[in-house]
Amino acid sequence: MTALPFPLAPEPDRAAAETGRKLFAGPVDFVKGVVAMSGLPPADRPEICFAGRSNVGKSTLINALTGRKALARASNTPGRTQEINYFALGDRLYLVDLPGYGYANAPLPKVQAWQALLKQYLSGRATLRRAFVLIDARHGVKPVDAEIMGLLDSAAVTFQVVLTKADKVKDREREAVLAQVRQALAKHPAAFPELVLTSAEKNEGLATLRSIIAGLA
Ligand SMILES: Nc1nc2c(ncn2[C@@H]2O[C@H](COP(=O)(O)OP(=O)(O)O)[C@@H](O)[C@H]2O)c(=O)[nH]1
Ligand SMILES: [Mg+2]
Repeated sequence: MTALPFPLAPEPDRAAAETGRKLFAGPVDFVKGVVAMSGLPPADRPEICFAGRSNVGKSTLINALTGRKALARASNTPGRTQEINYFALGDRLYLVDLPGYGYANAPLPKVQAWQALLKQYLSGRATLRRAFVLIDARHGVKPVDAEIMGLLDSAAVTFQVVLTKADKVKDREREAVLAQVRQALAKHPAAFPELVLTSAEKNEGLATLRSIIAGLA
């Protein structure tokens, strides 16, 4: 039997789960919102970033991971949505919240400015360890997601898909979406070979994701 490509990441063992729990239970602080490469904080520690279409559940996931109800929302007030938001997990790691993409009515110059900044960020940040690309478990990989994945391929930044809102799909639908995601990822050399299925609502997959991130710190 051939191994399933892009399996779900295994649940962490006790020690790995504890390492992840500890990292996220410690201090988490909003550092700054960045609109240009010149505004990035010094590259003095590893960082990971979260990317995803608007409404995919990015803020909710960041809040659930950190157990802080309004952390990501606080930096997501109108006008700040086009910024790259930096959070510090103690002094170990930066967690970077990229602006949501795929707004239906965003003006073209704004989209282009954002794409340019994103490209510069992804290809120019030596301390970026991994990008987490959030995909709605009901919708699978859309063309805009594939575009971001292509950017990550070009920048040679490893990315890992995190499915969100798992509580909103039934088993059969979930399997169909997983199959679509696996097929889409096969085209992307920078795709990390394991997926994470999460529900912020049901607290599912969060310990797994915390331990994966702690392993990169
Ligand atoms: N049922 C369910 N809803 C979720 C989950 N995560 C996010 N949502 C909802 O999806 C909507 C968009 O979430 P938000 O975090 O603001 O998305 P963002 O635009 O990617 O930051 C909100 O109404 C959330 O309550 C989840 O795991 N389960
Ligand atoms: Mg948000």
